[in-house]
This record gives sequence, structure tokens and C-alpha cells, in this order.
Amino acid sequence: MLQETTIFDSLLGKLTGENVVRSSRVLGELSGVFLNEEERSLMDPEQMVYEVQMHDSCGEVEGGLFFGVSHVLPGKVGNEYFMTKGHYHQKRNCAEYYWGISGDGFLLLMDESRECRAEKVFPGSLHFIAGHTAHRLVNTGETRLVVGACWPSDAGHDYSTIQKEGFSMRVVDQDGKPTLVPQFAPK
Ligand code: S6P
Ligand code: ZN
Repeated sequence: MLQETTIFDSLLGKLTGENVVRSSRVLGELSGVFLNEEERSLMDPEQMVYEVQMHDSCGEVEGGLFFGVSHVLPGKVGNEYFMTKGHYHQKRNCAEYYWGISGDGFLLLMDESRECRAEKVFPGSLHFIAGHTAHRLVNTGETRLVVGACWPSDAGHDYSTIQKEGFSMRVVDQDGKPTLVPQFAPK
């Protein structure tokens, strides 16, 4: 039997065909993610912030892999660039690879002691995200930031720790330049 093919357009970072699942996040569902909640509430709640296209051919089994592409749109909430929610993996020891496809931005990486660093993301950049490390993509450019990813299919997502505690750094526009600023944990 001939199977439908899955196509990964490596220039556009577009994934189509069999077993591709798409999901997106709009501003209205990103409460508590950006520093300036008031500014976010004044913006269009239907404005898309990012979209993920994921190839799921095995389900969340041990030993499996997922392949995905994240498209973070250009934009800002106040002076803070559009970004993903960010997460730890539910299975903390699961690692992940990211690679830059198009656009410009940062990958924020934070360990469990809240030590945070940023890696520049650009076409061709490669990023190893070790286990026990929260990760978030930030689009500091004027076009879509498109980033490929591959991770263990049983890794899962822990969003609640980040929702409660946030990252210890934010990326904001200061005088037209992306700048990392410290963000203290809520009490
Ligand atoms: C999954 C991987 C990415 C993110 C995507 C959206 O482990 O890291 O596919 O899911 O970048 O980010 P988030 O934080 O909303 O899942
Ligand atoms: Zn991940």
C-alpha cells in the first residue's frame, strides 16, 4: 500500500502531509506570559503569536521521537518581543535539539536553579537543550522566527512551573536593541 508522504520544506520550515498536527497560540490565551499584562489586554486577543507544526508518527511512547517546527511571529507586547510560553519537559531528563531555519531571535535556557542564558538563533544555528532545562524562543527580528526541533516523544511538557515562576530573564527592546534584563521570581 502506498503511504501518503510527509513533506518538510527546509527553506520555509513548513511541514505538511501525513501525521502532521498543527497548533497555535494567540495573545488572548497567553495571560501571565508577558510582563505588561495591561498592554496585552489592550491588543487583539486573536493575534497569533506562534504556531507549531509537529510530526507525530508514534504517539507519546518511550523510545519514540517527535519532529516539529515552531513559527514565532514578529511583534511585541509593550517592549517585550513575542515569544513562546516556554516549558521544562515533564520527564526532566529528556533533552531536545533546536535549529534555526529563518529569522532572528534568542533561545532562553534556564536550569532548575534559575540560572538563565540566551543563545542567538539564526538560520543554521544549532542548539542542544540538555535535560532539566526550561526553554523558550524569542523573536527579536522583523520576520517570522522559524526553528526546527526534535525531542523524545515521552518527554511531555511542564508549563505550570514556568507559569508560576517565570524565567529569570526577559528579552526586551531597549533603544531599538534586543536586551536581556533580569526578572525576579514572584514571591
Ligand atoms: C517541544 C518543543 C517545541 C515547543 C514549541 C512551542 O518540546 O520544545 O515544539 O513546544 O516551540 O513552545 P511551548 O513552550 O509553547 O511548548
Ligand atoms: Zn521542549
